[in-house]
Amino acid sequence: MYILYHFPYSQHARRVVSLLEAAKLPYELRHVDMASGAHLSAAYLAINPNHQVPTLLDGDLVLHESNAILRYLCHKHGLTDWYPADPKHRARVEQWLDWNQCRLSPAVIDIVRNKLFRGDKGDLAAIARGEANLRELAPILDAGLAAQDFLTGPKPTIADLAVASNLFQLGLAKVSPPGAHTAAWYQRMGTLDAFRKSLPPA
Ligand SMILES: N[C@@H](CCC(=O)N[C@@H](CS)C(=O)NCC(=O)O)C(=O)O
Repeated sequence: MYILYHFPYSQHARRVVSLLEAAKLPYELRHVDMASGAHLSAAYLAINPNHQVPTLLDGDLVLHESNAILRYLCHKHGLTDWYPADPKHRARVEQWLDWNQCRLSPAVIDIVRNKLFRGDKGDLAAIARGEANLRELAPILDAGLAAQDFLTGPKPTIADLAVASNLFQLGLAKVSPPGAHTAAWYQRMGTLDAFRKSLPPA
């Protein structure tokens, strides 16, 4: 049984739930109440000194970083549909995972944190920076989806789970990146039970 430290409004935790659900792996969620600062408690810092969710426990393995967790689960369970074995295909998955983490995530965080989570105290300059970055990134995502149903081919992989987790997060702030291919892909993602099960209650 995996234990996943989790918060329902965390896009990073959500992508791990999607994969656990997709692969039908047994897991238990441990709620880290970030709204009340539980991620900063000494007890949680002993588990993850980065004060972040997700953290996965697998016996004596304590693993943080959502993408590392996704890869670990795929390696351990041979989930080659979700994390292809072919080097070129896998490289594309890695490319989108890194793009998501290094390019899209900072924009999403700027926008959602400041438009939504910080309420009146939101940093307007950070929102503007996030929106400017999103304007640059949205066409890149849309072009990547122009010729295929999912980011790296005809089937979804962990790259799709990771990017879709960020798009859902943007949606919380009522923002969606423009692009017809992106919209169609996001709809397709919405048909996946595993993705839907990772979302917080409406
Ligand atoms: N690189 C980390 C980022 C995790 C992350 O930023 N988690 C957020 C919630 S979505 C968090 O716990 N933030 C609290 C903090 O940084 O103090 C990952 O991919 O797991």
